[in-house]
Amino acid sequence: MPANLTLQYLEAEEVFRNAKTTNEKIAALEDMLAAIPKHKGTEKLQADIKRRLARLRDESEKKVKAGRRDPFLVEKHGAGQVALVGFPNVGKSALVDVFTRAKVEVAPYPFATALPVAGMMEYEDILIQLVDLPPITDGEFVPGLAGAIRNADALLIIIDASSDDCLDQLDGTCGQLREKKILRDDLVEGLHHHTRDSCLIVATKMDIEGAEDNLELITEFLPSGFRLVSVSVEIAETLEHLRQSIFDLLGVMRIYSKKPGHDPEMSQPFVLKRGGTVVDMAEAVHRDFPSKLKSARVWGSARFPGQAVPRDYVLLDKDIVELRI
Ligand SMILES: Nc1nc2c(ncn2[C@@H]2O[C@H](COP(=O)(O)OP(=O)(O)O)[C@@H](O)[C@H]2O)c(=O)[nH]1
Ligand SMILES: [Mg+2]
Repeated sequence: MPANLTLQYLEAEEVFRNAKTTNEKIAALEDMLAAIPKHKGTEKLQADIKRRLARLRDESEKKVKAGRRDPFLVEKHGAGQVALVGFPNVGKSALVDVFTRAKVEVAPYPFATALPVAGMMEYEDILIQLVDLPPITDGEFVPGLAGAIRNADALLIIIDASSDDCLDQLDGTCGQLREKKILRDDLVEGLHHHTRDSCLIVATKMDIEGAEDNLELITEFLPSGFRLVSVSVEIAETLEHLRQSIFDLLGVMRIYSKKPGHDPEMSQPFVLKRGGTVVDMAEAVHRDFPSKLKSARVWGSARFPGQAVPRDYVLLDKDIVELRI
């Protein structure tokens, strides 16, 4: 046993020993890998954890292929997957209901949502997947919930601004996510988790009396660096504002391709990570394109329409790109 193992590591190891499902074991090993001090003395142990991780991920993939799917893992569609998390009755299902055609249950009693329900939300010319989840409470997560939250590209942390418990909901939800290592302060390479950058706090039911006052409190006690949006399913402008915020949260951009001598293909944008370059676009069009790429022209962000740009030119949302190979 190498020296200097941190308490955090030993805790993760304990979680691993008690883990029952493959997904729980994977999550625990990931935590062990994140917590292990990185020096010569732990190299063998690090390699051992990585080997076990690889084997378990393999196993989990085979199970998926064999049709033994985890009902909590929602297959991704569209420009990104955004999961709604929060306490019971805060208005998660109501939002998925107004934004998508998914059949969700909106009900004034807790635990109406037992399994994830996914629907597609239109944002201009793309679709974003929203996933309604069973509630988080102060107690235990239902099995599978942690994996579903981790797996999403971004999170909406929903709190009910009309409730006097709104600050407890915020604390409770963020606290649970942190405790389960689903939410961390910083990105850890190789791990699946969220940071403040992939989270948006959404205060709901703003049409109800008292919500405005509570919103001031929420703003005051907002954990630092987190973004906050307020909404009511009854007020159309707030919904449109939230729709825009969800797109911004995903950190993606739409790029349209144009074949030389043709009009641009405006109906089917490529969706790339914001900050992506001409090479990233080429890669998205075809795996072989980056190596074959001779020149590129850009309409939109370029100084003039159809300007020739270098391979490392950083594209912006709604750019049109012509790739010559
Ligand atoms: N007045 C008002 N009621 C809402 C709003 N959003 C949700 N509700 C109500 O709050 C209750 C719980 O909503 P629901 O979406 O089922 O909560 P969930 O448990 O978080 O999915 C239901 O009775 C909804 O009709 C809102 O913006 N305004
Ligand atoms: Mg619900």
